[in-house]
Amino acid sequence: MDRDAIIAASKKHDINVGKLYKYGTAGFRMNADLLDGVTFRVGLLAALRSRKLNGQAIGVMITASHNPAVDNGVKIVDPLGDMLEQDWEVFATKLVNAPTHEELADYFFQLADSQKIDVKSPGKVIAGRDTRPSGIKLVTALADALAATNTTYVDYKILTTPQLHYLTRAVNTEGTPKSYGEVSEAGYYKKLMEAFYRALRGRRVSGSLFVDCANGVGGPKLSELLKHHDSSKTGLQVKVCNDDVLRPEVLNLDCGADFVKTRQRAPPSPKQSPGDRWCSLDGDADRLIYYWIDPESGFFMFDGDRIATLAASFIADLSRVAGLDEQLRIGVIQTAYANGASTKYIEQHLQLPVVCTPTGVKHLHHAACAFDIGVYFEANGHGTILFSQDAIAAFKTKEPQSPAQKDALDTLSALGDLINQTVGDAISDMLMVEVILAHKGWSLRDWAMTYQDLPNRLVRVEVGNKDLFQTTDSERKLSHPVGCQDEIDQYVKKYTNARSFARASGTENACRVYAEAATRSEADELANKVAVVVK
Ligand code: NG1
Ligand code: ZN
Repeated sequence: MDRDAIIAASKKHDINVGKLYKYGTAGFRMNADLLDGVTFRVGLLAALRSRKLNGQAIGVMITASHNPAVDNGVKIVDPLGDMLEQDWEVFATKLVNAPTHEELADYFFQLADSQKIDVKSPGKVIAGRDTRPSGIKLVTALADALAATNTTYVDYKILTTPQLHYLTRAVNTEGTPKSYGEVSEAGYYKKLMEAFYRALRGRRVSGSLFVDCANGVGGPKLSELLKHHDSSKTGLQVKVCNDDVLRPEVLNLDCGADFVKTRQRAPPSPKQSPGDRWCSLDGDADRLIYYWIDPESGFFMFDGDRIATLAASFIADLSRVAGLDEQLRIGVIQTAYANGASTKYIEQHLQLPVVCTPTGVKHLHHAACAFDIGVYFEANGHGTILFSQDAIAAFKTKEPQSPAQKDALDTLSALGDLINQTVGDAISDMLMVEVILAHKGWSLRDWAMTYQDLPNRLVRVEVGNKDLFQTTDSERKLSHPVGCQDEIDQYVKKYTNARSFARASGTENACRVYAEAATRSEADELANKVAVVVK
């Protein structure tokens, strides 16, 4: 690798000196105008990361998910499709903040040295981007970094985030016993559809499913998936809505999973008829929220907690029928934002262990790996279910003792292929929900009746310096500023079934306050009081 080539290429992709960039839960994410140099530098890091891992392919995804259209972001995917290792987040931050092109090159080679990376060895990077027009320019910055470092590069162009994770894992396992699937977008669709048919095992999905695609990449990709779907085999009729990707300004505008979850209402358009089954994806199709208009009581939302409880109850039942409940440990991973009623339902009704981790799917993913079957979802609808190698082997090798056992084992095995094992995937999760409802013979009303959410309120509070707010106990308590938590506790005590916590956002310059209590007015009141404490 040539230092001068790196410097020359870097000069075409300046960063804004003076701004502090940080690799956070969503990689680097901000106004797209600030990202050209950042993306170039992320390319340099990916080039090193690939060589550190013996030339395995590293993924780079360019997306700002549910953020407004003017934003963009860039994040790195490790070879098996998981998020970038934490130590390397620190390296990414350091590399991106190098003040000059020369210092950038210096740090690049220092990092290679300290990590014992042979810069002459081959490296490979694959990339994808969502539908934001700014992504085209950012991909050029990435390509320049990979050319300057002699790194093999494949641009898969427009993809959902989970598709890029799929491809990264597929390319690194190709031709091995752990092969994750064909290394192509079509391979992803074929794998999902084949697993969907297998998981249904002849059962039929009832009625139409309306999918709000947030006017993002999920729209065209879902339409692509449907070309591989034979609805006469499954009964599923998908109606793709809000799939306008030609007008960038409508991306995530008054639609999508984030809109539905935070506003607790359906998108204003298109109009929903009472009784229809709806779901919304976010701008890069890794979050999923279901909802319907109950003909009697109106809008009802099935968020990540509901999807997790549905999946956990189904998988626990199957594993009991399959005779694997003694052998396989099933657990559910949540964050502090999970509704208390869902946690109670999992622990007391489903009798499954719950683990709480800090916000950010990398924490949930990590905790899920400790179980044979780890179900993890953030309340916002981002999540998946991880199956251990032992679990997958058990589904395939256990001799069924009855037709019911065979049905359960085959269904579990199909779910292992249907559910994205790398990251939360709205399209895959959606097919999973449809399979479960078909197996259980449930309507949305049945699903809604499993437990009743505690009324809750999430408030965003502008603070002078969010870094003063430090947490412990998986973000459920504030350790700093000293005394703050005592004040919060005093308020919480005054309400029934109440819980409240405050933490600094990892993605915005603000604090978030969450409160839940027995009634709507109590939850609102508590949230407002705690907001005053942190202000
Ligand atoms: P922050 O800004 O740290 O609260 C938000 C979401 C997370 C996660 C990240 C990454 C809430 C309360 N927080 O994090 O769940 O998805 O963004 O996108 O929804
Ligand atoms: Zn997303």
